[in-house]
Amino acid sequence: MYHKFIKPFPKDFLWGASTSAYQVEGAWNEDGKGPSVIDMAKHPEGTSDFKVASDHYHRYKEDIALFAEMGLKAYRFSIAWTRIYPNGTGEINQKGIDFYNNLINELLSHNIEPVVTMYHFDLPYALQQKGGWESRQTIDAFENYARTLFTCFGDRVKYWLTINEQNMMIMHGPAIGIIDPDKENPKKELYQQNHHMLLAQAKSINLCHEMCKNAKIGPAPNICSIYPASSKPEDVMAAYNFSAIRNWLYLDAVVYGCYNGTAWSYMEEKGCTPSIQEGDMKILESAKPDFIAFNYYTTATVAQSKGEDSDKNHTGDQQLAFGEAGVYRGASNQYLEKTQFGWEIDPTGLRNTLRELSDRYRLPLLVTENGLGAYDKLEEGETINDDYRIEFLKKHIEQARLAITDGVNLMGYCPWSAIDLVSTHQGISKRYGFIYVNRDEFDLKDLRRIKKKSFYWYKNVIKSNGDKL
Ligand code: BGP
Repeated sequence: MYHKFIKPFPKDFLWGASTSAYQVEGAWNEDGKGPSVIDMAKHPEGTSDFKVASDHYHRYKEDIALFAEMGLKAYRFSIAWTRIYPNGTGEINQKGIDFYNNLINELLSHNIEPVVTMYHFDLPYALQQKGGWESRQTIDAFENYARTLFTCFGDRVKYWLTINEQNMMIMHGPAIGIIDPDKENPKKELYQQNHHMLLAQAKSINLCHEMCKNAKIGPAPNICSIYPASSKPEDVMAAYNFSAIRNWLYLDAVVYGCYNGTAWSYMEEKGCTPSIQEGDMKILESAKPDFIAFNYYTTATVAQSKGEDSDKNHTGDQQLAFGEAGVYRGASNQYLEKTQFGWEIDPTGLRNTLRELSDRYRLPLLVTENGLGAYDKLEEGETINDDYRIEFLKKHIEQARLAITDGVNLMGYCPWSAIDLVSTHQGISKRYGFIYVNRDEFDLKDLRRIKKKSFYWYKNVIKSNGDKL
């Protein structure tokens, strides 16, 4: 739709930026922190592990001062469950509570709103050893952890995100370390884990509403519009299939408290429906999120499946295998350019995704990740000329504004990432930040912080409330 008048961003728009604990903090075993599944997962060869990361644990004050200089109104970060409960449950580790208290207070002293993810991929390893999300005990452990977070930080944190990218954990479980790739029927177990995560999420939403009257809480999946490869009706249906399995399964459950029909029929077909105990659906129905946060990097395009194994391609969707016999087949989108890492770039797709979400769920929306991973270069005179990143973000912000004009209630935009951090699968060389961290994959150098060109650009964007791109 063309608009004669483009609405401005709302006055209280949350211009932010994001990180996650294991990717930025380092200090992986300091001050009583226990190991998480991420700490124990086998690391891809040639890339750094997360032991030091960006050393934010020791440098958070310096980092937050830079965030404040950039003008951030919000900072989306995650709490490492294993800093609070080294074994997932049991004794609280006071030093972990102290760290996040200090972090939150430091943000507030700079007028930066903390947006807290409760769980970002880093399940306590001790829980994983007891069955992880396959065990209903992990639901109780999460509820207990949530209660501790709301007790300790609920007086100051207004925005809570339950689980980061639950859908990616289920779809790519072995890659994230929540499931053993050699399991006999990983799908069956993954969808059981998914059911348990949905219950844990619902319980924590209810708890938040009970304990923190002024707080708002929502899920944080990775959501994107799914395009059919052509107008062939069978391709359109493949897009519906993939969208139901990738997107709506997770959001219908948290917003409407039910399983999406197409996704359920898919699970029946694959023999992987979860077992649901009496009372479970009531719990799902009882929880009402206040908003939907979501991560957006790119869209995906699919065609009708030929019902063969060759349906599994390696295109489009974050370079991970994608396609399933009889359901959908991944296709590349001829209209989109790709990043250096092969991810399709689709700013208009952000507008499409926002509109789909808004029409489907009628809730406020918050973008909690969006960004460009690239090989940045530190040049003479301490400069990093990341014009490509500016271009990428500019185009996405333009589309976000158009979506607002279309009628979407968008609360804020928190690109990935506030500062360079270790990518989940591709090391520190794949950089996303506004602030450069001087280290290489294996040489930690001095870890000094250097403002990139995009830092100054984003500062201006925020200052002008999105008018000056
Ligand atoms: C999302 C995760 C982030 C981050 C991001 C970029 O899926 O929530 O933690 O890793 O993707 O992905 P990558 O690091 O693989 O480039």
